[in-house]
Amino acid sequence: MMWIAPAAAVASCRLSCTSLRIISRGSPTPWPWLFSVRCVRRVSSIPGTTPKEVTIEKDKVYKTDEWMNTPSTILSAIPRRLHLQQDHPIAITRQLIESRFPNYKCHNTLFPVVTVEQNFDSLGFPADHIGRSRTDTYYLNKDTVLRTHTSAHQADTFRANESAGYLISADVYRRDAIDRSHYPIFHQMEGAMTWDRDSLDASTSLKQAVWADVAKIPAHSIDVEDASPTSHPERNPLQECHSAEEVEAIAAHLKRSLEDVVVAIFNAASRAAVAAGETPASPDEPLKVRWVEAYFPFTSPSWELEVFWQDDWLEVLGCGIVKQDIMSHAGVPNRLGWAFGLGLERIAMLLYSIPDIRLFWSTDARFLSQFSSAAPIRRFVPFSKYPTCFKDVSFWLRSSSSAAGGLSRNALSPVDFHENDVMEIARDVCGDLVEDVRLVDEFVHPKTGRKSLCYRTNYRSLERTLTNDETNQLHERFRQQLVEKLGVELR
Ligand code: FA5
Ligand code: MG
Repeated sequence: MMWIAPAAAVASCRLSCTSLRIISRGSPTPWPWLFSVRCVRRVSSIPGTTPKEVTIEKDKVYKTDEWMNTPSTILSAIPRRLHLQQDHPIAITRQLIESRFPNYKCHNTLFPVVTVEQNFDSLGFPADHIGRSRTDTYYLNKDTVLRTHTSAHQADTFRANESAGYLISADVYRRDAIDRSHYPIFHQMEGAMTWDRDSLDASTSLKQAVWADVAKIPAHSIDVEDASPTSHPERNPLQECHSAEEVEAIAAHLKRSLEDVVVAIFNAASRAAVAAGETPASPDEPLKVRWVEAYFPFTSPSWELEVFWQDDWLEVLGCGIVKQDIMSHAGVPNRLGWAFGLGLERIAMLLYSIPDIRLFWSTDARFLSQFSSAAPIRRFVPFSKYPTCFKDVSFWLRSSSSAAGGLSRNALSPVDFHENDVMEIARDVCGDLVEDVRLVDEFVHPKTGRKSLCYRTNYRSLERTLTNDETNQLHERFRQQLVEKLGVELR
């Protein structure tokens, strides 16, 4: 368990307003996370006061610059590392998945602050890729970010070349939507498997070696929808240096390995449902899984795996055949193979029937006491559902703003409006008391051409009933911050 030092953070801010100190210690957390972050001076990602440096975990000091947009609420959660906390559902989910990849080397303690080179350049993200923008990524300075995905460690891990297969589990950070399946900090597991052309014996081709490995993956009987061809010349192309037969074999190994994970999760979830007195075959409904084509700058062809959950398709992972350039730059040009990245929260939600991603951050014993790595998986029993309260806010954008959510991606100019800034303000003002924020109306004035947006905020605590006064105050602060930080005009 980690200890966050709010007092130190407050002290350092009061003294200079230029640095933040987030310290982790090996003792239990004395305060719930929400309490501790409230004590930390808030650093806005949107125009506002920025500390000159941040210190993370005692000795890692980062100079900030005008790219800094990481709020203290995010920095103070870095030491939590839910994937390493004994008996936490994220850690148990990680262990369950790791058990399906017995010979893969596991890396679980890689540090979350990485370079722009690691997070983007090494993976071939184009200079104008949307993911690089300050509206999407938490920067400490121009060259340093909180990793947005575990793929940030792909090139280094391939370069180290310690094992044919590896898994990396870690905390990742994104400025993103607010709803029940998105959180600005979440946990990913990266997996990769590669085969070395040079170490095959003369009578075995690479595709034969791969198919031999496919045969070792346990068979399953679920019906997985996979409507697209393995590759498509325009939509999902093969790489020039790979033959269609090689990719067919590697894709089969990848998909079968991941289907095996989903089946293991579903079986554990079904057993948990039976233990809870529900119908064996269908805890909620039969397992529905499908492969869909996808795009990532660092794999081709690429796919996503979706699972039908709570009346909709939930994306649980992205994957594909690793771009050969990455292997070449990592000094292992003769290796080829696959990689995937999955969201541990999303899998844990399926496994335990956890309805809201915010719950993972709860330090409430009513939540934490329900999980144990020593006992079989049990369904999560909601300790209570507290009332929700919807409130709308409508505003005019500044006349110079463009609200495309895709313009001026790397500019430091605060003029363009981006929805993620609304989300960030909601999180900053309300913390985990906001369940959901979504755009419910959009309108362009026929004469002035000015654009108006209406967002609906759903306030609900996971731990208690919010009073009317409290919700009204939160909403009023949210409205005022929208004006102050985004320059919008309330309607
Ligand atoms: C990636 O992050 C790629 N790095 C995955 C990858 C790895 C592709 C290796 C190819 C090879 P994506 O942005 O789709 O992809 O995120 C992967 C998974 O993380 C998603 O499928 C979802 O399960 C989870 N995820 C994404 N955003 C959030 C969020 N805000 N909150 C919780 N989970 C999220
Ligand atoms: Mg995705």
